[in-house]
Amino acid sequence: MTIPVREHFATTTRGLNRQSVPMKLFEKAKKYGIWNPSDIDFSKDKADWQALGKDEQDILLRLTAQFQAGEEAVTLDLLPLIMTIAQEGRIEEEMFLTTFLWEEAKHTDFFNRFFVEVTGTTGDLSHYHLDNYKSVFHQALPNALNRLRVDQSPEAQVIASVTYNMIVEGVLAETGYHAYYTVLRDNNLMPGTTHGIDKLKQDESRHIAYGIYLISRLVAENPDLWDVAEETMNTLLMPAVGVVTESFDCYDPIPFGLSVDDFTNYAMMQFQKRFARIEQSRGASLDIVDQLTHDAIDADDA
Ligand code: MN3
Ligand code: FE
Repeated sequence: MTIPVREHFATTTRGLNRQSVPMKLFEKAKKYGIWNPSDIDFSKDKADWQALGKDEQDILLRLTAQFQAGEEAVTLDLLPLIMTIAQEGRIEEEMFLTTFLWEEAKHTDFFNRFFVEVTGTTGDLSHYHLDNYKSVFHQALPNALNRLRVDQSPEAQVIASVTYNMIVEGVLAETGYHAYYTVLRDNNLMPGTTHGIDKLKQDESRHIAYGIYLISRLVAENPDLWDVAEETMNTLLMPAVGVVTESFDCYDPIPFGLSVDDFTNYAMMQFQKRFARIEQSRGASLDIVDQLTHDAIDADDA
């Protein structure tokens, strides 16, 4: 690997591009990403937890064990992408990415508080991670991101961002929020946890917006990479939907009246939404990519 030579600083030559997509996301992160998981009051959540039935507790533990490890994974695995962007001298993108990593660490912190303070669980929860979950979080995600340590090509970046931002965040995390909302908010349970999920989802929407921007930028710069993006999406669809079905297969009847079809449909809908969004960049110029991303971020009120 060749060590890049620094020729100039962006801030003292061209200046920071404050109108750029990543700076807009950085501004939003400074405004909305400053919530503190330690401030959340879990007292009613704890009482609600104790009143749940055994299977109800079990499915919530399963969902949270998936989220907790998922947040740890995205915290650990993001660094090679940040390093890649930094080495390309993309200061605006890296400024945003500092908030991204900090937020993933806070999400890891949040779910740990839920386990310890709401459920009193401290033991090994890895039995909640089944085959499809492992194929995403033990293999696809770390493999795609760690490849960037040795190969920072645009192709490797597309695979990393599709895996991380489109599948793990855009499909799996979004479907997980839908589960928390269906179980907790719709039953008026655990207001502290529900509030934390609101905040997480807001943070996640900025992360996904950045991923869409990155993939769109890479495809605009290298049109052949559309096929790589599409193939990566399609390869990961089965394990992503499998995470949903393998979780529900553990229950009969499924607690809280949940329906496996509702959640597989939701996951598919998220997948199609992400796919359609990145497909807009196919054949588009960088200017169009910028405009589309600005419009999408403006339409999202937080
Ligand atoms: Mn997160
Ligand atoms: Fe995220």
